[in-house]
Amino acid sequence: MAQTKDRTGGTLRFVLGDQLSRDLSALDGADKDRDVILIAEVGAEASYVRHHKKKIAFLFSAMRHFARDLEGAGFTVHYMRFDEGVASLEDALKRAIDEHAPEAVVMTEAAEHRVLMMQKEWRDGVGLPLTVLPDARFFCSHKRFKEWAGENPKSLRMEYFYREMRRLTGYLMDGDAPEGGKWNFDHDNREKLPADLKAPKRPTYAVDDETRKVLALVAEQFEDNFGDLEPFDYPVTRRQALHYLDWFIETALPNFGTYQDAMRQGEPLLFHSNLSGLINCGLLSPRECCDRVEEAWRDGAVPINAAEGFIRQVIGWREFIRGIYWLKMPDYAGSNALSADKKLPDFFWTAKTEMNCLKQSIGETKANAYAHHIQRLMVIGNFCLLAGLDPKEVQEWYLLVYHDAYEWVEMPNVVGMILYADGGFFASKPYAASGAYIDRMSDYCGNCRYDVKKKNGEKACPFNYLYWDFLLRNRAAFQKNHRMGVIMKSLDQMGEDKIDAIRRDSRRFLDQLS
Ligand code: FAD
Ligand code: DLZ
Ligand code: SF4
Repeated sequence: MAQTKDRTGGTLRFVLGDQLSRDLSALDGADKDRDVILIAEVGAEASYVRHHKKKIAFLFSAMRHFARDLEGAGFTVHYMRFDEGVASLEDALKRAIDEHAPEAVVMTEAAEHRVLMMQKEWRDGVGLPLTVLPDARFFCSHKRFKEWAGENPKSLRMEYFYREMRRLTGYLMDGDAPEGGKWNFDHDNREKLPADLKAPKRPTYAVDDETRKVLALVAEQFEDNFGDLEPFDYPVTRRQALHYLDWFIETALPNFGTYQDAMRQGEPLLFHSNLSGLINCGLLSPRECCDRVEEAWRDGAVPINAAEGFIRQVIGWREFIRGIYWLKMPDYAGSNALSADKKLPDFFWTAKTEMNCLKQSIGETKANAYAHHIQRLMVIGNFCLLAGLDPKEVQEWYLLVYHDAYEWVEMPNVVGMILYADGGFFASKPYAASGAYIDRMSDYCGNCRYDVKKKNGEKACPFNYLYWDFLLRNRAAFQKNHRMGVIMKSLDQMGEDKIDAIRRDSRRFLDQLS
């Protein structure tokens, strides 16, 4: 990379769009007089997949507000706006080096493999000292995860990792023992939603001048991308994010655990936190969220199953998923253990389907760039698995539709959790379910043109025959899975007529999809 000016002696600190934290390692010891902080809206990152319009708007607005907060605190920030035509992160870096002629460059390691590879190339080619620091916002370092996983692990289980993380962080611990007498209260977290229990009303955040400019930019430049841009009411500043966290802890957290698996038509969030986007882009740290949740439990404001449920998702699942990603990349991206190859149906983009559960979950995704975990896993994900959709297409869809989506967290959830495409590296059996599960956990089936109680025929819920067809298609892969022994035995005992009907219905349904 060429340098055109004499060095001014300061450090250039390059902060990526998902690193919007004041305590970021790249900002450690920043000198307000000599250093320049670089933040850039760049073409390549905004378009390597066709992100949901709200995802781009959320991130650009959060980046702009973060830059303004840094300036307010006395730092020098070079913020490159999208309309300056910066092609890529490398282009941004080159332009900033040319303009500011720094002595050195510092950055925090990228969360995605693709971007970390770029950082390594820059380190070798930039022509001045470039340091890539670890991302200390995660609880578990890469080294620690590798040590925990051991040499060439054949499979890993979140539950054991989670216990290590409880010991490491001390969350909900009483000495060496878990508070409440057990590690995991998941069993208490599968209640059906009582009809008279209302979901709390979320706070909304007014669009200010800066966000208005971002919305105009996205409307113009990303007109054909997926999703609804407005209404836009996300928190986009650190102050708003903290306000939202307070609201969640006081209002939704008490019921978070108990109704974690429930779904209700017209209620996209129920008691879920919707904190993922704020945590992943850096406006909130996972540590402060967990600290606050534990504090609420110690104060007697929330039950143990709520506090443990939330903390498990963050120090357990979130960290575990990241560990798997870095352990398995880059080959993980190409996993396809079940040789699934169907194209994504059109209704993934339009939400126009007669399957009401999918219509609701994809419709809410389109409107909000958000769906909660059970919609992602047991409705949309379950369909992708049973229908045999191509893992590459499914990965791309999940990466672009959610405002919290970055490859490090999306990929293991898609490849390992919903598609079993890694052959069960961390899921002991596939998350496959018939319509009965969706009926038990939601009110979707009551409003559907299909009949969830019917197993075969034109009116039958497609999940019912697709479930068995999936098992028939993949019999060899699951025959030896001891957790599937009972279900595979039912398959072995199934009569030929029944099998024919399942195959016929599935073929008819899948053919009309394409
Ligand atoms: P809550 O239910 O309130 O959970 C609290 C927090 O726990 C979340 O904010 C999140 O930080 C963490 N968490 C919970 N489950 C997971 C998990 N499986 N993996 C990682 N973190 C978890 N999450 C993302 O942040 N980005 C993604 O791109 C993403 N893609 C997913 C794709 C699929 C197929 C599936 C099944 C899950 C995916 N998740 C992803 C995980 C999870 O669904 C979301 O984190 C969650 O729905 C976000 O909503 P929330 O903040 O209301 O979560
Ligand atoms: C997702 C995203 C988008 C849409 N735009 C930018 C951007 O303009 N500038 C930037 O620095 N980062 C952006 N990101 C996040 C990156 O694509 C990438 O996901 C993270 O930096 C993780 O490594
Ligand atoms: Fe979904 Fe089947 Fe229920 Fe319809 S009947 S909402 S397709 S589970």
